[in-house]
Amino acid sequence: MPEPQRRRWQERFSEWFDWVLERAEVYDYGRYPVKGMGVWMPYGFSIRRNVLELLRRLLDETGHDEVLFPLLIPDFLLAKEGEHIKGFEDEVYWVTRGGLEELDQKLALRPTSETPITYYESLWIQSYKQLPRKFYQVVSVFRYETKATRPLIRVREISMFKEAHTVHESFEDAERQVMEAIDVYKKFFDSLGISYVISRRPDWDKFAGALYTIAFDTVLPDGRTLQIGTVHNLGQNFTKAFSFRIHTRDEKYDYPWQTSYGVSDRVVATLIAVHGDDMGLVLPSNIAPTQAIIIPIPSQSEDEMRKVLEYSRRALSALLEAGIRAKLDDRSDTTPGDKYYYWDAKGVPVRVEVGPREAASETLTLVRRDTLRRTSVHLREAAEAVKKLLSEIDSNLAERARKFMSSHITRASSIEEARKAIEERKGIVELPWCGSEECANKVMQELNVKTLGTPWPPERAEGVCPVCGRPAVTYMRYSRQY
Ligand code: A5A
Ligand code: ZN
Repeated sequence: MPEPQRRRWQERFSEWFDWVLERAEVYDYGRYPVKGMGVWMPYGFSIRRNVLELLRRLLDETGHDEVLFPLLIPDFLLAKEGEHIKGFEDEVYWVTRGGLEELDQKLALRPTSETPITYYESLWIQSYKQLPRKFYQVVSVFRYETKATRPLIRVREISMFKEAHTVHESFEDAERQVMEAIDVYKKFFDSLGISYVISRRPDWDKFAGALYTIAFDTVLPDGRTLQIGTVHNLGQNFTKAFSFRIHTRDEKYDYPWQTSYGVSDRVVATLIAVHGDDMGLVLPSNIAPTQAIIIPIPSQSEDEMRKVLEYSRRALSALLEAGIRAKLDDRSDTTPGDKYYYWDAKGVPVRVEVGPREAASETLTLVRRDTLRRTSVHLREAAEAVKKLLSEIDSNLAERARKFMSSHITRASSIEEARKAIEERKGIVELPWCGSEECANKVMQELNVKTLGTPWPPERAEGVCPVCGRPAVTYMRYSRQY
């Protein structure tokens, strides 16, 4: 894409994002009479399924078992861990009636599932010999969000919530699990061409009930950051609250250790936001429901048109046989121009144009969605050529995202320098940090930003804290956030 165009839609990102969800028929939002809830339409649902498939594969490979827990959590269960309920109490939806009767037990719509899962783990697990145990589920969770809601980005029904929950015999094993989870998410985001930074959230911004939180954040086209995944070391906080103890290796009786980690609808939002352009979605090949769309170009003569259609079907078989998700758009009531517009908006990576010239010479014209560059190939080589194009498109999308991300991270040494970066280049700014909350607060107020946390893995900083002048222990990252 030429840069000026990209810049144009980046400036009106929010508007563009709403437009593209509708235009590509991904997610119907804002028309349902309950705020913060949307509908995955068929095309969006296919994308969602492909994304989840990648994630399921990574989780299954690393020994996670998929489960499904109840949606409703009784109040006493949700309230067991003190910090957890404090963190969530103003976001919980409650069911208080069953039919005409007032319930004597208030029931929460799960905002996340640490509590019901720990409850069952305490029934299922008695010994270190059963550990580690790794569960995950993909479900709807509900949070009464009070910040501005946005389709896929901040919803009240998070309908693509993948939450993993693990149990371990020692702190060290839980630490190892945190590393594995980070590794799984890295591979997951990498496979989608999504760039990110990994930070350890400051204590004042960790998950409610966790020892600490590691977060993945990305920069959206308007320069604001979005948290796209989190990994929590829960310590023994929940197992203690549930009196969940196990026989340990040294023949004692102790509370096991837990982690949890989650991603959501935001992954699809990010895919769309970072790869898309003026014409709509641009999808990486692994999640594109259709990887190649064949569009016949009509001819005046009926005989020639028959040949074009016949040849298009041959091209379709060749691509399908090679395992490419190809489709032929042979609608006779739609012009090729309208078909281009339609499939470009849906982000299909490769367009295959077939006219009388292609049919006569047994060639195909390939147009790639990311650069719109055209090439011509012989039918015999078409499948290989399309595969090569798909992988080139994937690399290009990932590379573009990486460049965008790295040009939106600034290391500054003074507040003024940081202010300039936030105002001009947007994205993330890193400042040397002494470790005090007070100094971070000062920066937040001065620059109207929030903290993302410190680099993970930990990094020692050069220089001094620009607020208090004491030696810095590391960097603190700041940004304007969704
Ligand atoms: N049980 C743990 C995993 C948990 O609930 N962690 S979390 O609260 O951090 O949520 C996991 C991820 O869900 C977040 O990293 C964020 O990417 C996403 N998320 C949180 N609130 C959301 C919302 N209202 N809409 C969409 N995604 C949301
Ligand atoms: Zn300081």
